[in-house]
Amino acid sequence: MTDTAAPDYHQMWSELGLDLPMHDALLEAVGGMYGSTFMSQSNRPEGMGYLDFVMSEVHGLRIKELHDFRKSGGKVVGTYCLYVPEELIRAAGAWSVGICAGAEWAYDEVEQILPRNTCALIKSMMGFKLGKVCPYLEEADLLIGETTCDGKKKAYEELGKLQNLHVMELPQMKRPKDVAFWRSELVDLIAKLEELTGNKVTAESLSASIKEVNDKRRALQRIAAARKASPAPISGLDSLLAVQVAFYDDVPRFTQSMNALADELEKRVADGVGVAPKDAPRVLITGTPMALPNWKLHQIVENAGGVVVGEEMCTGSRYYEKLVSEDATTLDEMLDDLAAKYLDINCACFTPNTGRIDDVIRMAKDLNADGVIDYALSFCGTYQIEGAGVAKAVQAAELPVLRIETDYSAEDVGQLSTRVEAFLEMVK
Ligand code: BJ8
Repeated sequence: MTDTAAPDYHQMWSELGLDLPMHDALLEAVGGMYGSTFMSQSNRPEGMGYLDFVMSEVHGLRIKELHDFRKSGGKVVGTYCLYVPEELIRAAGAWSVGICAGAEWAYDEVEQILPRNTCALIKSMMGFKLGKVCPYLEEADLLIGETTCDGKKKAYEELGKLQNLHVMELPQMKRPKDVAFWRSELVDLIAKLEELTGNKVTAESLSASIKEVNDKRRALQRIAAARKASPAPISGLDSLLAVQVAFYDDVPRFTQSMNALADELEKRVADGVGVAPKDAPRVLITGTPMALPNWKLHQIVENAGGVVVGEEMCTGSRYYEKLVSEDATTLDEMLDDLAAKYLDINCACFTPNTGRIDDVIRMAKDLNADGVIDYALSFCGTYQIEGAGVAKAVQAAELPVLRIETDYSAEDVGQLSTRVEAFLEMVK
């Protein structure tokens, strides 16, 4: 991609049925937020230029790529959860995009369908649809939902009235019979994808997509590993952005750009170059995912002088830490591997979910974190309840912990900043 003046995409957005004035307002708001949040950081790695460009074209060039792909007969599949394997979507010849749901939009309309006390992520998911402002949603030939928390599960019933939607039943325990059941859901998904695309998922196509997606995760692992260094070579905000973009960007191009960024970070580590002073408090954040453009907590922590060195969340380590085995040669074996890998993700919808606590403690030690922030969206019962156990385990590991509950509004930024500042003072 070359850095030239952005063309006018209004014709394309209009073809997609977007509400153009509202969409213009959304783009302006997100563009302004991006500028003030990201471009004001000092000493950013040059490799972030790629993500800056991707973000400047988030509803432009990338949507045009999806649009052209569909015009040539390709299919786009939208997903909302980490458990939906993008490998299968790609193996069927379709493109996978993670739908964002990280900003407040059209809440008045949303609250006519969903209770007010629904988590911000679910409200945003419905708000982008009802407000007709998300071109990714409108480009999606199929959406895939999943039975995770009750709120999402019931909201998909409403979303399914508006768009073609397939729901996968996710078990909520991890016994062998649950893995077998999840594998059967993968088989059903393949049938659905084959019907949509007219393509067969074969051992060759699946093996290639497993490798391709693993490569993407490996690039993100390299970035994560560089964050162990002190001073941290990249901010938490920029690292979070890399994972957020990983859900919808072109896979090989993104992987190549993230490997280039990782090369630069490794050089920075060798040269002792960082984005924050060596003694800046290092924070690990754990909890509910931060969908684009939710940068609120990272911005608060880093504005207060801390540096976020890791995210134990779906927009973080849960996305890239584990790979699918590349040893299988038959479709059956690959499905076994996919079922095992995906059911090994530690979401609070599962019971028990002690693997998440183990991950938090391991990551905090590995990253030399000075403290842990447990982050939950308001009305997310599973993460809020699990937060007590996480906090206890972190304290038992002799690390300070701060529990935060918030949403997407800016109303509590002042109050949260005060709490985070006090926490950072205490951890150093
Ligand atoms: S694997 S975390 S992406 S379900 S915040 S909507 S849980 S009430 S998002 Fe999630 Fe998949 Fe789990 Fe990850 Fe419900 Fe909680 Fe809202 Fe949530």
